[in-house]
Amino acid sequence: MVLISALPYDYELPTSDGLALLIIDMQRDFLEPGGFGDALGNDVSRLQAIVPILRELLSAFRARNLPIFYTVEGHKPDLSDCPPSKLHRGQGKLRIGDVASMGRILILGEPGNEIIPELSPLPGETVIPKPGKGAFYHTNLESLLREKKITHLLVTGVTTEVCVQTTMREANDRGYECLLVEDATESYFPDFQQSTLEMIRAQGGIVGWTAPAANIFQALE
Ligand code: TIU
Repeated sequence: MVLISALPYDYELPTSDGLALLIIDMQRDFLEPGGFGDALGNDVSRLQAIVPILRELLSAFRARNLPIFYTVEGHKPDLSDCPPSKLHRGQGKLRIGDVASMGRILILGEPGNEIIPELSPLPGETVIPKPGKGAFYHTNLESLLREKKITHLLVTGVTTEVCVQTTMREANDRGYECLLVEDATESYFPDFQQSTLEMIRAQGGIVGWTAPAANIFQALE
């Protein structure tokens, strides 16, 4: 374990066994025009800002052979895993399953569902499809983490207050020591991102810790 500077206090980072990198939903659906994020009325270009830091985190983890888990939010082509509440929510013109410029919106296997090419997973890295906002709901993430004896998660990806925060809360309830990497998570709403960082580390780290990636790189040097 190495102590790294974090908020609300130092975080014990395992530098080998027990640590995993979790990259939430860095898929074209949320980062490129024509996907789900765009259909919801968002400026998707904002999310590009974290790509270089995520590439550095990936390099650091790959260099040390540390486990990396990616998630993608998506539904089966027949939408049997999409509750009507999710399908009908909102008043946008395009909905989940509709055909748009990157194929059917938020459907597993469609071009829009791919992780952006800059962060493409390598063979041996695990991609977990998830139907919900949280990465533990209707997935095998928990059993995969148990199998690899993971105790500590560095949480990254998009969007901070939706899938990232939901996943971090689910992980925290399951006993994982989670650190949200401040400059490796992004939102369509800068204020929401800031508030999420604050609410996670408030009350003595009620959900976990936050720190910039630089503090992690120092420890992994
Ligand atoms: N809309 C939004 O901010 N997020 C999502 O719908 N999914 C994820 O956060 N991945």
